[in-house]
Amino acid sequence: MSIDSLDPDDVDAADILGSAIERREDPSLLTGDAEYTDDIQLPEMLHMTILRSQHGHAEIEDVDTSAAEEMDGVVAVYTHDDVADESVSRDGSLLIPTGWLLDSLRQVDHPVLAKDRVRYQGDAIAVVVAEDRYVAHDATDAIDVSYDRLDASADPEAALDGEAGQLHDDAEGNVAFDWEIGDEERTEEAFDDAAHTVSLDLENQLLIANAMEPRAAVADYHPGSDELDVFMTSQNPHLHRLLMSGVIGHPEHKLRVKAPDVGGGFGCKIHHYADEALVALVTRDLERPVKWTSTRTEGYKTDAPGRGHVTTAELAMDDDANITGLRVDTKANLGAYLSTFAPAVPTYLYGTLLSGQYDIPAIHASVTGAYTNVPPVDAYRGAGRPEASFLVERLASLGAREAGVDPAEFRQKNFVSDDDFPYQTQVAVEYDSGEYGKPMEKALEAVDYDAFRERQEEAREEGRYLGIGFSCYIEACGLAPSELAGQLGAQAGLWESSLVRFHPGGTVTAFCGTSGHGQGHGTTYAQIVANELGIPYEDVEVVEGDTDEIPQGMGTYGSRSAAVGGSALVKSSQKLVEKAREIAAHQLEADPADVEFAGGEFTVSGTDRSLGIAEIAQQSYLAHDMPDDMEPGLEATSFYDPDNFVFPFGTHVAIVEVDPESGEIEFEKYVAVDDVGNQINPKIVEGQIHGGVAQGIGQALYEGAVYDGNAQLLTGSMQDYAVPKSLHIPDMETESTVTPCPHNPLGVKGVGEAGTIAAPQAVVNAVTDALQPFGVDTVEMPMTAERVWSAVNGQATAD
Ligand code: MCN
Repeated sequence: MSIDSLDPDDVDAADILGSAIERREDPSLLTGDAEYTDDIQLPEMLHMTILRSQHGHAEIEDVDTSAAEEMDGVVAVYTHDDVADESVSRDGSLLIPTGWLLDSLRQVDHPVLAKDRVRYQGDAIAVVVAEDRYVAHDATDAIDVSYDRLDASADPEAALDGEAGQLHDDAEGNVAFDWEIGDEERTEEAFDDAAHTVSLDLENQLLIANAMEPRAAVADYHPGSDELDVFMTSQNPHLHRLLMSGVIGHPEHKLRVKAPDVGGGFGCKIHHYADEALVALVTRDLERPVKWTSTRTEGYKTDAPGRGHVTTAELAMDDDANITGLRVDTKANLGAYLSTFAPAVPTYLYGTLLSGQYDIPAIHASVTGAYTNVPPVDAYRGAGRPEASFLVERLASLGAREAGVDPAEFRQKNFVSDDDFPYQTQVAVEYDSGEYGKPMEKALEAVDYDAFRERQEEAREEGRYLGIGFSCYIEACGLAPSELAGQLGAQAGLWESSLVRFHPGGTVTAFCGTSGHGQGHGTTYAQIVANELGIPYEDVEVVEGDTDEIPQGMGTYGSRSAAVGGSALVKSSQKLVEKAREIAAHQLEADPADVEFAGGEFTVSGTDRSLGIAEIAQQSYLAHDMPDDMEPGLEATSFYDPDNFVFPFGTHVAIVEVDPESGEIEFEKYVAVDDVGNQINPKIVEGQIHGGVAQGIGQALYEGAVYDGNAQLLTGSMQDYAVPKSLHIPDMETESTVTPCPHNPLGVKGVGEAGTIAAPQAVVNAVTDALQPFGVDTVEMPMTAERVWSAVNGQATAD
């Protein structure tokens, strides 16, 4: 089923929230009218390029910049000594947790320009600033660096086993941290008493984020006022302002960070990189505007990648196929330095979601973070949750097989039951609400499960291998609450802030501290505010992504914007309505308690005396007739700090046919049934699911960063790194169930990462189901034809 977009003019105002209206941001994006960072041209602007390490790990013996400096058009060349004390991880580390689970964290310096050692291919060594970008690139090539190569590894296990060199003096054995979660003793007992156990070695491979727009920054320093403007490809301008202020030593109130139109992020634009800080340092030094735009190749080497987990996982079951225990040991690749979120999202959130949709009485997980010679790893779409869901759902399929139970039935019998919500897991989090059976039932119906199994049998007799794979995922998003972030040691809150302003003419601007970069916030936020204020949707404009316009904010990641930003907008709108009610009551000569508000009208109960909210707005600015002591104007600001995460869930099912002769995989069907609570805009929800599933299929079948034994990236371009094209992605059937979130005013749960979290294991489970006649229980991702063929033929793969 595909949802048709609606013209907002055809939707009744009362129905605007929840309608599939078309995205208002698309015309500008599709006609080239959008303004991305690289489109910005400022008078006298200089261009910056960055010389990056060729090697995965090396001592720098010498950097000779003389030839570059002499080139026509080169304005300046900087090396470490020119920016000596700036460190991205030390000075910009406010989000790196230091408490509770991470007492063992070994934080290391990440100089903005390498001092005497480079730790990944792409580590920044020098900066060239020139009158145009071509000269800057040529001059960068003219810099001569002498390296003394060191042992390197991109593999967390090898780095921890001492097979790679030691990366940092302060991190013995390349251990960045080592933490455990759950109850080890109880889990041991569960395994001792188990009737069945299964064990899996899993690799959740390193992925390159591939946002459509490469990272870029334009910085402009105004010496007279000491004000510094930074326009950049950011998912979270306020956080970047905070972190950059620490790194470059510029006061926050004189630092403006603005994200113009941003062409996707998928988590790679959350991290505070050295590169953008360098642009700011250089403009301040030269007192001229400076632009840096990453090339695609540069991005492949430096954009924060995601995943990189190597895991051994075991499941214990009783003789009735009930899950009794889960034991997990993970080595997580953190890259050469700590990124802004890597010690938290891809590992904390991972550990806390290991119960999946299941009632598991005993869980124990240990996670070791490893420094390796790849770029700092961060929160690529879904981080932490895809790794957990992949593990749990791969084990569920294997466990069902071991216990001799159908995989759908195995899942159904182990689901947390509807009566058990809120459900306290054994791994810290409490699921807010859920009805896990419903998406599964819908999905089984959509694939006509019983008939499929018959078809599968018949096909096998004809030498054709069909397989079905289930993925019953759980996701924790709407990142918050701040108190929990504090307990985890994060040096930041996770609230969201908003401002809703009525203009005297009756239109509204809604400001929010999130920063959309493809998710359609301009549309969905306007739907929320129009609904709360009872005014036409067209009368609401949404502003995000600019620290000068929006009081405060925490940005867009962790599928938090609808749940946290949307709720902040509801809160501000409601505050504004309360002020308007008092003005209306005053002018209607009634008690505010007797004035009702509905459909944008304030009415004295039981009468036909009423005033519209737009009229009240006008009156509030005229201020000729206001209640005593009330200030003029009609706007409200609020901070919303949620009580809990939100926990979307769903069931995805893939049906594939595998050719054992060639190893090729073909999709027959992909069904996604997702429960993201109430939906603000079902069309946008569907689009988010489509995009996420495409990325999940990409991970299952095509994508994976490959490094050689010297930590050289072998998949350094789109010719070598297989991003799926539209023809590789099957038509999807998307359906939903609705279990409202009980603790936010919209009843919404996040959707931005759901597809990515759900898809990989649906596909892997389908392929291994197809290959049961060959005794194949596991194929590593990406499941290339060669890997599938090798699994069928019992051969080791070439890699
Ligand atoms: N929405 C809705 N009803 C719900 C939940 C959400 O209508 N119940 C709408 C929201 O209002 C919003 C969109 O769906 O317009 C996504 O909302 P949400 O799930 O809150 O996620 P965020 O807006 O916070 O976006 C972040 C999320 C993440 S973490 C990644 S990574 C990702 C993703 O969004 N990166 C994206 N989707 C992306 N989509 C695009 N085009 N580009 C990216 O870089």
